[in-house]
Amino acid sequence: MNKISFDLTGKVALVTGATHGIGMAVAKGLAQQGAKICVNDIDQTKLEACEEAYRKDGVEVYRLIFDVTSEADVDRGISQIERDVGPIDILVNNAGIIKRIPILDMDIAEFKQVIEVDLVSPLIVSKRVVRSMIKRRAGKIINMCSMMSVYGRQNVSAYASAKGGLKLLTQNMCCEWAKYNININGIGPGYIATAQTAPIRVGGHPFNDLVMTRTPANRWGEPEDLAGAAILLASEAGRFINGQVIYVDGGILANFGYVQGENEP
Ligand code: NAP
Ligand code: GCO
Repeated sequence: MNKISFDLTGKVALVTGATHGIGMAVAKGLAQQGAKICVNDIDQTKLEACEEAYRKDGVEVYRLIFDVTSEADVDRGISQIERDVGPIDILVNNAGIIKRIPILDMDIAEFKQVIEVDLVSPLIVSKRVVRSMIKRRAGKIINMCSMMSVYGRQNVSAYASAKGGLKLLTQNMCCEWAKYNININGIGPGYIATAQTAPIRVGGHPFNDLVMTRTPANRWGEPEDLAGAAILLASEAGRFINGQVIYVDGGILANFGYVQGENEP
């Protein structure tokens, strides 16, 4: 049997929204396997600041600002990467936002903004990048989904609508592009300790108790917990995985919840 390869040497990876958080952890994981990392963000200051955070882990990155919601900006950015670094072998659609607003209080414009970033932009970036993957009959696309790809919860209707849609968009990309030897999958993180969840995690926020109750691993996830799934989906080892979402959630989706003290050992 041939050796199962997780090696990414010689591969060009683009991770959107990767100046910190989950995107940075995933990018560092891909770099550990040999990939050349391209980091995108919408904020030039954060793009400049992240270089040292990568370098201290031995990762030299190509950094480029573009707004993933803008077709023109994405075309400019991808064209520059293809010129300066090479065709993209691995795309991680990680960039995302969330708004925690009750439906009745949320402006339609606010709803649309979340949909634009979290659902439409993975489509925009994938459509631009996949052109060369189809020509080369090879490529890996990873869409950053969520627990909210399968659950709703109060106040995150726009985010859940986007992430639910992203799960099905991932499946539809698989239906149309797998025949070109392209793997399109998702990662569904559980509750991860990043800037995005800080408002519901720090300062004794009651949501923290819910996460502890719902997560059998009894901890918040760390961004680095997601790197292994990304490496699998980006490598030859994952060559027959397609249209799937791998949930990296400490057991949340397996668990209805538990009551403290009930038959505790
Ligand atoms: P985060 O800290 O908010 O990072 C999101 C990144 O996306 C930031 O770098 C942000 O840039 C970038 N971004 C936002 N809008 C953009 C745009 N228009 N163009 C380019 N970049 C843009 O979030 P995170 O916790 O690391 O989450 C990363 C991804 O995982 C998101 O898709 C999120 O929905 C998903 N996720 C997170 C969790 C969790 O518990 N943290 C769980 C499941 C899924 P700026 O900082 O410059 O605005
Ligand atoms: C929230 C959280 C979640 C996480 C993640 C869970 O307010 O419920 O921010 O949405 O970010 O998506 O998988």
